[in-house]
Amino acid sequence: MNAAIDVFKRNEFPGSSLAALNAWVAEVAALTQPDHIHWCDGSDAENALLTKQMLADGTLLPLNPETHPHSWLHRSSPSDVARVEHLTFVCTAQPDDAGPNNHWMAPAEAHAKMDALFAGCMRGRTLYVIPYCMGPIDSPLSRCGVEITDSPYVVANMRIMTRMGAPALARIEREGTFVKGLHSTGELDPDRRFIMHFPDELAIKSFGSGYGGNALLGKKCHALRIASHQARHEGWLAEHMLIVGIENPQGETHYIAAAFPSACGKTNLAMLIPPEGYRQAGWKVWTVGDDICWMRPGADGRLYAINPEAGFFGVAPGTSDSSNPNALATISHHTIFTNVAVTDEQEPWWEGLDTRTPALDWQGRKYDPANGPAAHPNSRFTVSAKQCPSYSAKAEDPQGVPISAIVFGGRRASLVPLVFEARDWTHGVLVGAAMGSETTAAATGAVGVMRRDPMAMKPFCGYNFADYFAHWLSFDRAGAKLPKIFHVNWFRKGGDGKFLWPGFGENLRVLEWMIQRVEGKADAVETPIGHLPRAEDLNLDGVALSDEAHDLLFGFDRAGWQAEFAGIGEYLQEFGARTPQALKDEQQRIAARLAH
Ligand code: OXD
Ligand code: MN
Repeated sequence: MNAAIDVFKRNEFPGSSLAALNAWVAEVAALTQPDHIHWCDGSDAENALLTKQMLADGTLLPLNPETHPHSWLHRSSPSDVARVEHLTFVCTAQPDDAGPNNHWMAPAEAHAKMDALFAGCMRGRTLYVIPYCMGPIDSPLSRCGVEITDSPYVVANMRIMTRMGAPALARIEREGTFVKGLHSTGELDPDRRFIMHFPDELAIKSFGSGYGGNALLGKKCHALRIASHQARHEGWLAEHMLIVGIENPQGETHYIAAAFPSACGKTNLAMLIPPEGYRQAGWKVWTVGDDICWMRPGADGRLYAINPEAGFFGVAPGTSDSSNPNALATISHHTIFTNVAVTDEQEPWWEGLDTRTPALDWQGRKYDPANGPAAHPNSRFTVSAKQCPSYSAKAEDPQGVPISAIVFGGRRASLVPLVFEARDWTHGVLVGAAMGSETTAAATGAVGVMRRDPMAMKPFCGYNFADYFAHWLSFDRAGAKLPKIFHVNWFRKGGDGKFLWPGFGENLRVLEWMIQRVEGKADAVETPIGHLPRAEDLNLDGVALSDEAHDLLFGFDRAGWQAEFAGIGEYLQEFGARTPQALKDEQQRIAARLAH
């Protein structure tokens, strides 16, 4: 067929703003040679048709319609189950602009490499054009993009994860600018797989993977890597953070933005159910977002945040009625499950859900524990945020929500106490920059290895971390009313290797202390690493903690922190002269205090 004819057939939005989009679609079609071109309008009818097609060709498998109406299972290629950080590149003219935190390739070389992979790759396939908006469609903080893909699974997921279709196209037409994302699953060959970012061109090219983090280009590629670059130039922040509202019994709500590395419980914290006593007293928790936060200073000097996403792409294993009942309710219908196991009754299943034994594992084999977990450790659900019982009405507010506290956290089996508060913004930026965490299954590679993951942005910052730290520091300016910054560690282990803190809903106790600190109502002990609560500063009614847990969760290990700060100093050195002096000074000030 003549692809170009289809391209222009869509042009029912006359006027010049869509000319650039039409030209790009025509250029991509000429390169990739699809059999058909489909412009996605995001309608129910379109979704029904695509779903029918995917059920017919096995891309989606039906699940039990009684227990999980309108829900489907997708099994990916077994070698395509996570993000591929070693194949993810930031392509800037100068390698230093991408920084030591990114893999770098010269833009011309990267384009040539990718265009060779894309050449003719959509023969026999349909090219889908997906206009989308990240953030509420009428918010000044939102940004639009267009993803071109040959994967109907990507279309179905993008429809859940973004505001996709006609309204986004109308906004693009109005604004004239959009991020260009080109994606093909190719042959799903790990040797022909690359995720390339061109921040100066606001462009992304992703080939060879259908996995969410590599293929749903609105998410990590646009809303974090490209957006972080845009945010630096436009004076805002694009962060790997959940946003949660905590409403006290007086009906006042504080919004908290919290950065944790992938698969460290952001979804659980965003959907937290208060412990019984708190519920009875009238505490409520509102979910604004579970993964990404865009914030910018408002006229009153506070930071206002939106969740650019419209859905959750959550980790399934460990999600249960006790760990996250809100998530379980959210995914009881209209959900796409990827790489989970299934029971005899065709219900989705994963480790930690319940005590049943599944029939088939994530690869569709008869379940045999000798083959490893039944569900892939990075198996996922994709679901609209609107289905979440705790979804905040404020999540759709074009102005965003005011942020009272920023929280950084990692998986640290040792040293790091349950919670501490940074002395001021500069110290808080150092706390974020120094974040460390043990790696998880969300990316390919070894699991459980401690690595520095500043602000949980190691895989997602689209430019040099040194410049990113400077950008963070720049928010401390006249008139700013910045949130307080805290660090938490839900993952501290005791001598027996077991977690010392119960986590989940009980984390509200820690958030309550933070809110009281924000309001100037709670005490803390001053230490070189920041302000630590004593156990009695938290409401621990009904929590049974051992003496060891008390000591380790609320204690301060000077010798251990001396070694940690030496490591942080070395880490900052990796960014050389570009590292902001204020951050180096802060590290040295604390290291000196630790030495006495
Ligand atoms: C995610 C991730 O999918 O961080 O959110 O990998
Ligand atoms: Mn994430």
